[in-house]
Amino acid sequence: MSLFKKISPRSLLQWVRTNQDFLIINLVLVLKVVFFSLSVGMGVGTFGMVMASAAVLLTLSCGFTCLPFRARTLLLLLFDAVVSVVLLADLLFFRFFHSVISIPVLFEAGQVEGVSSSVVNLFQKWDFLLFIDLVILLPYFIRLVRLQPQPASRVGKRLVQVAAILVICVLSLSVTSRTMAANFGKNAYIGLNWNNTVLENMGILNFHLFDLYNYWKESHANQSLEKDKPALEEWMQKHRQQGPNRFYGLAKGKNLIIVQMEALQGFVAGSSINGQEITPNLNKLMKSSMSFDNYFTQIGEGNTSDAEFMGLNSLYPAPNGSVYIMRSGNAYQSLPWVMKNYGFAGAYVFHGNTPQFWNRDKMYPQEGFDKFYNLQDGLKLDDKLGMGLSDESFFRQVASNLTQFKQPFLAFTITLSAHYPYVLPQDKQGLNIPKGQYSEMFVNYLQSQHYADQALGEFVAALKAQGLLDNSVLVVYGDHFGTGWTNQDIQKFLGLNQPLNDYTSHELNKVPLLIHLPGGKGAGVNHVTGGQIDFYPTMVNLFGLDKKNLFYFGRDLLNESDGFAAFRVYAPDGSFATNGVFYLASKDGIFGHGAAYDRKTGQKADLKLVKEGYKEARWQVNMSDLILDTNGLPQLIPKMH
Ligand code: GP9
Ligand code: MN
Repeated sequence: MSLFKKISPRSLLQWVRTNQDFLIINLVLVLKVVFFSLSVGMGVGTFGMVMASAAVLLTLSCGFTCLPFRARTLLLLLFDAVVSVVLLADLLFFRFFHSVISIPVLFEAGQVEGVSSSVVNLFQKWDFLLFIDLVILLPYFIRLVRLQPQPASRVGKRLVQVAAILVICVLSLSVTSRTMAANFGKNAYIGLNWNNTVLENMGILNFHLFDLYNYWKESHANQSLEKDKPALEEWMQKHRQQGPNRFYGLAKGKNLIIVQMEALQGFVAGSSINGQEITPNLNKLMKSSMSFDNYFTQIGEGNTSDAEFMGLNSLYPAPNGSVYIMRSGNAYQSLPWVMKNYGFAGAYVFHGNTPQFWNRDKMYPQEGFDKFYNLQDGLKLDDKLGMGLSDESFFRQVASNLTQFKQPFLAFTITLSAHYPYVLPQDKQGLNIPKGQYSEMFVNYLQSQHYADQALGEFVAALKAQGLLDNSVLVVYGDHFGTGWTNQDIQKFLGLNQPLNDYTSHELNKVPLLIHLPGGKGAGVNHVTGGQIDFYPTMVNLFGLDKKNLFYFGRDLLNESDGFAAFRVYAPDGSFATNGVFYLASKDGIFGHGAAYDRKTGQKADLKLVKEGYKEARWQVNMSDLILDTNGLPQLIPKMH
């Protein structure tokens, strides 16, 4: 009773006055959380989200109010600065990856240096609002510290106040999380990288706390493959029986030259702008190749490295972060190992950047490459462009190295010049595109693809001149989609009469794949649905390799009729495509909340049609994670390389 007696309007006012630094900082931070939510297109956020964000901020900062006035004000400002930096980092990351930063991604912080030019481009003009309060508040708080008679109240009393704040905050957080669990079930708290239930209902700061907790729990869990091993073995047994073995061994004895093209998205292949072909060399090569027009990129946050990883291993990318960075210590039965087991003389990889980028220097030996040609070893930076060596010089140097290798060899080459933000010097811009037709970013993208294609053309000509084209399988594919342009750009370029929606934008995430055999053997367009995970088994069949000692999730595209491509990160886990349907899983992890589409008509389809595919997609990505988390391949493959 005596406590309530003391809470009079006057005493409350007094409390507000003596704690104005604490209240102002937290109010401003709540507004910043709302700013973040608005900036990433989630609106101002629900009432619950705002309350939960306020609760977590107050919880984290209320302890400061027990300190002497000067120290607490300073710490509160520091708290503001730290939270603002976190929000800015989340915002920039979101603009690039369409998701917020999770713990595994922090392992990749080193990559930021390499993409610093990209990061600069991610800033937008209103971002300064995240820090403007610090500039305004600093002089105000200095005045406050000077004026404040201290101590404002006894330490004991201040501790009671802190305890009261904590009780209120914990109560409000538990109400929000209980409501959320009641609405979404236990799904709400799993797969936070693709599942935005926590993000939308409790805000970005609570998201980080849950993510931290999940990470801690996972790293302390004793995961084992034991329980799932029989199911995986049985599944693989069946999976190996796939197809009538069309084209089996057609490429036996040939070299394999793989070109992974940076940001080569499907829609540029075969298209023109103002009467000029964007990729004339690719288009020409396509005519004498097996080409695939329904081949999806399946990358996660590991971008280029994920495309490499899937092609070489037929496992899925990690739910967040990059396998190349987080699992470079694992044992793999990668394509280079497999090909060398069957008589290849050597396997080489080329990339015109520093070897540390995406941890390639650690990962390539694990994948069985004998040598990595990079800017510190084997390649000369004689023509710098963007992040590293220009594609033209790169291919010139690759071509001259290839003639030195004992055959048959595997050469894996990764281009770089068409990397975001696609800036090329004037003399390398080969397309004539008048200003004002498209956004600058889109024009630059087309120019850089055109440039990369020219370099590819020169490479193919060199291979021909060296006699290698007649003795090799040449594969060209795109690593992933490009980013940074507007929806209007793409709508106009493709002549669509409607803006892209959630589903149609996923349909655009296809990349070209072409497989060129000597003499154009087997050439033609194949419409089967597939993705980068299918590359490995397709090569295994084409080169006539034994599948007995292999474990792979993909399918041999030359012997596949239905097609199946599962997605993650850019579409929630469980999303997949077949020739007939596309299932876009819901971000809350509930099957019934997702949507199925008929890929021929683009219309919504019955969810019954996709239930099995959804289960299969979830199972495959979960099993792939388990294999990677437990370094489990040696248990599934008795005789590794
Ligand atoms: C860097 C390059 C990066 O070496 O491969 O490409 P990204 O993953 O940013 O597309
Ligand atoms: Mn890339």
